[in-house]
Amino acid sequence: MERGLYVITDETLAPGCSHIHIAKESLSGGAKIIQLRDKHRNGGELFAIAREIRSLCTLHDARFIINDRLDIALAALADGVHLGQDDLPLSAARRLAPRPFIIGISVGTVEEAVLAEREGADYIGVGPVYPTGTKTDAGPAVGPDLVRAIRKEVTIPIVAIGGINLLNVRDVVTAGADWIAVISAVICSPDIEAASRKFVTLINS
Ligand code: TZP
Ligand code: MG
Repeated sequence: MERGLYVITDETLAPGCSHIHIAKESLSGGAKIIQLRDKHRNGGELFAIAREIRSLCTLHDARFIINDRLDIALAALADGVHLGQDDLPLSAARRLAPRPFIIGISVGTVEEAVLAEREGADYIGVGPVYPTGTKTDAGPAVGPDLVRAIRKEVTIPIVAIGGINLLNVRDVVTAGADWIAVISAVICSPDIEAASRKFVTLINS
């Protein structure tokens, strides 16, 4: 995993915008990882959506990750799964999904980051970097300083998340994030493709 824009689909934030629409537009704008995140749909619906996003990501040479649902990720031939601290334990997920399948895990402290690397995570999600209204149980903002502190202790890629926008994204990259994960700043924009392109330009500048 190099560096770039990681867009997380969330239909609830942008009424009328489907996961597939969000994926299509952000891939056209240069996103190189798409995460399908849906806490409501049943497995059958999720699988059908995942198959479509799988094809779109392949067309754009992008990675496809699914939030929480390792079963859907394996069945839909996604590249990986993203787990939280309270989800299926990393070691159990790894037994079911050997490399090169990607397992990412959210962390909120340096200690969790070090443990995640030791247990075989392929990347860590660090956040919320800034206050966010998108995930109400995300906890207090940790700031770019936590990204900087974790960067010193782990070698696996850091995906920074939470309240990242076009004004603060450079600070997060400078702190050591490899990937910038965004929900609202991209999908609530009237032009998802253009917003994605702006992020990509800033991340690479
Ligand atoms: N995990 C930590 S913060 C967050 C998640 C899923 C929400 C990020 O959304 P936004 O809109 O980019 O702040
Ligand atoms: Mg989860």
